[in-house]
Amino acid sequence: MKIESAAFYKSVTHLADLPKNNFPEIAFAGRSNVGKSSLLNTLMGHKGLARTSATPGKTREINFFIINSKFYFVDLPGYGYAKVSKSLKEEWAKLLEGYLKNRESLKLVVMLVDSRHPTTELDIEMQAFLSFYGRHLAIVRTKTDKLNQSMQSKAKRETERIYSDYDFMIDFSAKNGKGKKELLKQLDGFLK
Ligand SMILES: Nc1nc2c(ncn2[C@@H]2O[C@H](COP(=O)(O)OP(=O)(O)O)[C@@H](O)[C@H]2O)c(=O)[nH]1
Ligand SMILES: [Mg+2]
Repeated sequence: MKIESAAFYKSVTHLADLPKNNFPEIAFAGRSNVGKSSLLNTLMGHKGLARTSATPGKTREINFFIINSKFYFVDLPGYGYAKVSKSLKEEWAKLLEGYLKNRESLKLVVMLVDSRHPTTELDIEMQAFLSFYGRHLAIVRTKTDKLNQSMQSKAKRETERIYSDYDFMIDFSAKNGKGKKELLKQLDGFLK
């Protein structure tokens, strides 16, 4: 896949506001600070399009980006950030769950896990949830530039051991571009 154009489309905080034109979409999920905005910026070839922030947990909306005028990349709210109120957490969970459960145009969820500790309880819960709803799932290990080759192989074995029901797994780095080409190629196959 070649990304010819990418633009912010809309921010959604209530399920009723989800886009209604049935473009296929690919959603990106992961714990706060896992490197989701950085990955999206890398894929879209646009440094500031998805915000990258040093204060994680701030984005609570579902953000839609329109790609090549024909599909969406969807930036889901990061989960598992401790320093927000319980009621805000419940609000996010409701939004996230409602979206993942019911969204018909959602073709694939790309779950990002930190290659340095790829299997936290929250990630495992998230994966079980997605698999329960029959979602296609990809797992991307982020920030691989922080690991040497043998640590990367270890993280790979660990994720392969823990997770099941995924369509593909990829090692990625927003810093050195590792995995970008392969990921775009894989995503193409889900946008039919
Ligand atoms: N070394 C390295 N740092 C990264 C990478 N991706 C993200 N980061 C850093 O990790 C922090 C969180 O990244 P961000 O993309 O905002 O994460 P998000 O909260 O999941 O959207 C930032 O300080 C980024 O610069 C990567 O591939 N390599
Ligand atoms: Mg972000």
